[in-house]
Amino acid sequence: MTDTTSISLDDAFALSVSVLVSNGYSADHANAIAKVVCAGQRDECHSHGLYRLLGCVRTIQMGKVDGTAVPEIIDHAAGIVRADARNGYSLLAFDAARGMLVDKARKSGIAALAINHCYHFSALWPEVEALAEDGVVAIAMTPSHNWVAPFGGRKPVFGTNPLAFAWPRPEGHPYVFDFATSTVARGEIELHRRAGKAIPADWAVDADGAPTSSAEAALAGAMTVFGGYKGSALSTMIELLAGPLIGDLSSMESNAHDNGAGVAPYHGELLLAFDPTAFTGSSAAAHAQRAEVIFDAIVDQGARLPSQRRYAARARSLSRGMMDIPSALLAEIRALVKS
Ligand code: NDP
Ligand code: PYC
Repeated sequence: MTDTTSISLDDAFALSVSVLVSNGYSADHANAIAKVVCAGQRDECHSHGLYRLLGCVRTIQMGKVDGTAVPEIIDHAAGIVRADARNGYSLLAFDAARGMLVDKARKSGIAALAINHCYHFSALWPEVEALAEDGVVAIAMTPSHNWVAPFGGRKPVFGTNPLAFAWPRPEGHPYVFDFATSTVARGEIELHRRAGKAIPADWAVDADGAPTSSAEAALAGAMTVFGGYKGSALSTMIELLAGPLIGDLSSMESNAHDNGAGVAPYHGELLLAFDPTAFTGSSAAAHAQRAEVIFDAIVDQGARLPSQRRYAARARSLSRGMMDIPSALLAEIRALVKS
C-alpha cells in the first residue's frame, strides 16, 4: 500500500510553478505545465499527473527544452493553423493556438492544428476536453519515442502514440477518451518500477523478446501495441499523421534526437476540430440528442463511458479542495525547488 499525502489544489499548483520557474521555465510555460499536471493529479491520472514534473526538470537540466520559448502561431491556410513551439513544450503552443483553431473550424467546418518542434510529455485529454468545451468535436494524436514493437515484431518502432477524442454533450462533461496505442502508457510502467510492483506479462517483452512481468526489463525491452494488428495500424497512422504529414519527427527520429539523454520526446502533434453546426446547421442540436441515445445505450447496461472514472475523481478532488499524491513523490518534487 503506497503511503499518500493530501495536498490542496492551490498548494499543488503553487508548488508546480515554483519547481518549474526555479528550474528555468518562464512563468507562461510554468503555468501551462502546472495547469495540466495538476489537472492530471486531481483527476487521478497518475501517470501524467505531478509525477511529470520530474521529467520536466530533467529535460531542462539536460539542456534540451527551451523553457522560455515563445511559440509562433501561424495562420497557414483556411483550415490549417501551425504552431511552432520553437523547442519549448507543446502546452503553451496549444493554449496560444486554440482560439484560432476553433475560429477556423467554425468558418470551414473542419480545421487542423499542427504543433511543430515541441517537447511533449502530457496527456491529451485536457486539450480535447477544452476544445469540446468550445463546442467543437476534437481529435488529437502524437508520437513519442520508439518504445513499442509492431504486432508480430519485437523491435521498437512506434511511440506509445496516444489518441484522444472529445464530443461536446448538451449537458455536463463532454464524452472523452484518451489512451496510448501501446497496451498501456509508458508512464504506467515507470510508476510500477518506482513502486517495486510487477507488471502484467502482456504489457511488454524484455530485450530478448520474451514476455516479462519486470518493469525494469520492460523499459529496457519493447512495449506491446494494444489490440494486436489493429492497434499496430492505428499507431502507424499516428506516426504518419503527426509526423511526416505535418513535417515533424517520427518516434524513431525523436529517440535519435534524444541521443541517450532520456528526456521528453521531441516531435509534433496534430489536432483536428469539427464544428457540428457547420455539418448539420439548425438541426445540430437534434443530432446531438441522437448521440445521447448511444451514450445511454452504453451506460444503461452497466458499461461505463471513458472519462467517467476521471470525472468522478475530479468531483471528489474539487469537493475536498485536495488531491492525493504518493508521499515519496511529493518529497521528491519539493526537493526540486531551487532557492
Ligand atoms: P488507459 O489504458 O487507462 O486508457 C485510458 C482511457 O480509457 C481513458 O479515457 C479511460 O477513462 C478509458 N477507460 C479505461 N478503462 C475503461 C473502462 N473500463 N471502460 C471505459 N473506458 C475506460 O490509459 P493509457 O495508459 O492508455 O493512457 C493514459 C494516458 O497517457 C492518456 O491520458 C494519454 O494521453 C497519456 N499518454 C501520453 C503520451 C504522450 O506522448 N504525450 C503517450 C502515451 C500516453 P478514465 O480516465 O475515466 O478511466
Ligand atoms: O506515458 O507513454 C507515456 C508517455 C510518453 C510521453 C509522455 N508520456
